[in-house]
Amino acid sequence: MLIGKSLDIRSSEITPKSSYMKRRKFIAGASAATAGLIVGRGLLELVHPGERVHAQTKLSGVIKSSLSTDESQTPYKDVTHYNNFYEFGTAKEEPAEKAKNFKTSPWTVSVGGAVKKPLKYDLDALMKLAPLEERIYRHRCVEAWSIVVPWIGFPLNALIKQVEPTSNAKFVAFQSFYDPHEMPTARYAGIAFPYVEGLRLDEAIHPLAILCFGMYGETLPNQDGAPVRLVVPWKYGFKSIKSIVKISFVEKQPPTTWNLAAPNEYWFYSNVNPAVDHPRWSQAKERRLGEFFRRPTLLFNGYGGQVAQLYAGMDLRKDF
Ligand SMILES: Nc1nc2c(c(=O)[nH]1)N[C@H]1C(S)=C(S)[C@@H](COP(=O)(O)O)O[C@H]1N2
Ligand SMILES: [Mo]
Repeated sequence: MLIGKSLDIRSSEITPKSSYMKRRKFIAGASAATAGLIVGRGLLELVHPGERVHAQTKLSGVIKSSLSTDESQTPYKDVTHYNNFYEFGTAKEEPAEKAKNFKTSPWTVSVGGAVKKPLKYDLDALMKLAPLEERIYRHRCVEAWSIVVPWIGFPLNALIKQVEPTSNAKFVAFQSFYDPHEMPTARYAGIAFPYVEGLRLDEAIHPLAILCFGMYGETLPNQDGAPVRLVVPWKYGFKSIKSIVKISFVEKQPPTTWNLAAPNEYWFYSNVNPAVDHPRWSQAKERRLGEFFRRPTLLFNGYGGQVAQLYAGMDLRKDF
């Protein structure tokens, strides 16, 4: 179909979300008869000369979550053009460019280790495990910038329940996709790949931790971790591992990429904590992308009411 085909064309991604949403409505609203009169590329050029429509798919039937913040959302343009995804380069603007042709379909996530039912999921099966929810979360990078994102996903615990961890499962280890041919820039990043992360089992089961498939009403753009990533809003952003292919339940605390790279700077827990500075900079404040003045950073990124009990009795300076 003519209109469907037009929408498949990849975006130059230079348009703010709001304006291309309007454009999409316009295109969708054009009647078949009208569309028939204007030929494919011609229609797009008429709407916005020289621009192309992006490739994300709208996610339907998404439930609004009561766990969302009502703070204003960071513009889509910032969230998709200021990224950390070292497999596609270490500069913030690089992933948007270099992940453009990253192939995320077909996609398989294997779940195993200390579980009664090890399973391999293709993406569709994984996405159907639980109802998709929109979770508007604050996200705080260890580099002292932050964003507010309407993620789409469901609690990681829905997956955990299905595979039935055994009593040996104390931690959950996650692994990102890695292919040096598809990610040629990765070799200059100075960290080891595949990117790996981990959570304690009780952290992974916490209802705030989500498996994320989308944002802003649509599937994840490649640079934000398509097709499936973790979002753990009370921890520094590097715990929210992207483009996951493997999840294993393990007895011992698993290795994590940033801890391997710089153990004095990044420990396992990585809970957002304004009182514990990074060895090279303060964590007391942060810059919200799109804002001018820095704002104070909150303990557990403001989610302490929900998660502080997970760390009762722990010394957060030692277990940082
Ligand atoms: N595989 C992988 N996952 C990753 C990273 C990475 O380099 N590789 N960077 C992390 C860091 S440091 C942050 S702040 C977030 C950034 O997510 P965003 O680009 O969608 O904002 O992804 C995290 N997940
Ligand atoms: Mo980060």
